[in-house]
Amino acid sequence: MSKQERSFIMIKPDGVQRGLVGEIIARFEKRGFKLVALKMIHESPEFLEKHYADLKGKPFFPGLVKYMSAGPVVAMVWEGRDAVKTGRVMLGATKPLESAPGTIRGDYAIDVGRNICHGSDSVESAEKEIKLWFPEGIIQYTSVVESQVFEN
Ligand code: IDP
Ligand code: MG
Repeated sequence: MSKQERSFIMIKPDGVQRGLVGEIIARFEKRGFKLVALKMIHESPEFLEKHYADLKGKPFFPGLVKYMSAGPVVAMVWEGRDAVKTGRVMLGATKPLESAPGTIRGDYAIDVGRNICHGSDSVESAEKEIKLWFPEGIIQYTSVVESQVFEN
């Protein structure tokens, strides 16, 4: 419930190529979340294997690593109350048939293997992913609108 909960949100290579970077950032900004880290980076297959280590062994794993390492991604950390759960709701369900219109995937993606964005699935995964993608650390600054976004 902390106002400082953080989620690792990433725009995948297809989201970058399709020109959805601004749209996705705008949704998190407008919701009231605070951007505390952001970079564009083209990572190696080995690095993506680490990011998706819990999916090793799945039949789609080699294709997933190829897709994710095919081009640059936009890696971000967004902060705010329930950032992890709300971030997942904003992304939409993994399965395209279940991703509701109004969500990012529900509005812009059709195929599970080209689903535009990633969001941490728990606070623990968020912490791990933030350390993996931002070993240099994240930015600390005071939000001047915090009292307008949160009641307490
Ligand atoms: P999530 O991204 O919604 O957390 P995960 O189950 O963690 O979903 O899977 C990670 C990513 O792997 C998905 O976002 C999607 O890009 C890809 N993926 C998941 N299931 C499949 C599949 O059945 N076929 C192809 N790719 C898949
Ligand atoms: Mg996942």
